[in-house]
Amino acid sequence: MRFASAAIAFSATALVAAQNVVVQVGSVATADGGVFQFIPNDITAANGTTVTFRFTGAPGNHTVTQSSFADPCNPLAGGFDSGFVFIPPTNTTETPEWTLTVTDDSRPIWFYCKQLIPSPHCSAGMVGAINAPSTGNTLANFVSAARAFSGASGQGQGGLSGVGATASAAPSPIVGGASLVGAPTSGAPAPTASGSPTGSSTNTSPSPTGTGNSASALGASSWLLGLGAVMGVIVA
Ligand SMILES: [Cu+2]
Repeated sequence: MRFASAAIAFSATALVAAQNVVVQVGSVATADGGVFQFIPNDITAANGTTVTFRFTGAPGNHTVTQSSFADPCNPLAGGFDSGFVFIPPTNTTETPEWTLTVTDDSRPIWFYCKQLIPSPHCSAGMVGAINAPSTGNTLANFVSAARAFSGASGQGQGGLSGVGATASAAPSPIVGGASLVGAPTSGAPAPTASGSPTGSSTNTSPSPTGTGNSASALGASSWLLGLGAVMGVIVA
């Protein structure tokens, strides 16, 4: 009997590990829950499971940005971030997708949308979780905390790799009038949370004298300009 139980448990684990979960990013005003939501927002995924985010809102301009239970509407240091995927009203042929692979199912993975236009999506409840506990720090409590968040949600840029989940490429395809602003790269900001490797905040890469900081500032400015342009399209 013990052997049989073990065999059954093994089979169940194998089945779960092979799964792919699809999450819709953004919806329409007439849908239950409105535009600003991930469907589903409560994901269970074992290590190796892929979670594919489909940016289907048309029009829509959303992100999938890792945060934390304690701070639902601000980016987690070293977290993943899809960047802003803008879908114009006319794009009905292609759906950009972004796929994360779960690498650590031993703790919850929290995420939000960092879009601020026309109002912060995070505070509207556009958050979700992978492997949220059923008691204590539950998804329901996370959603409540996000809705209670006031002001602008954090705009810091994450990368392809996050904490407990990682992507191998930016969202794609970006066609048919869609655009991607703040695309994630493998050169994501190093983790700065407590427990990070010592020296992670030290810039060890060689840079031309005196240009490192100004180059970074220029990059940030360009990114903000790009964001503004996309927002302009949405507002228009
Ligand atoms: Cu959004």
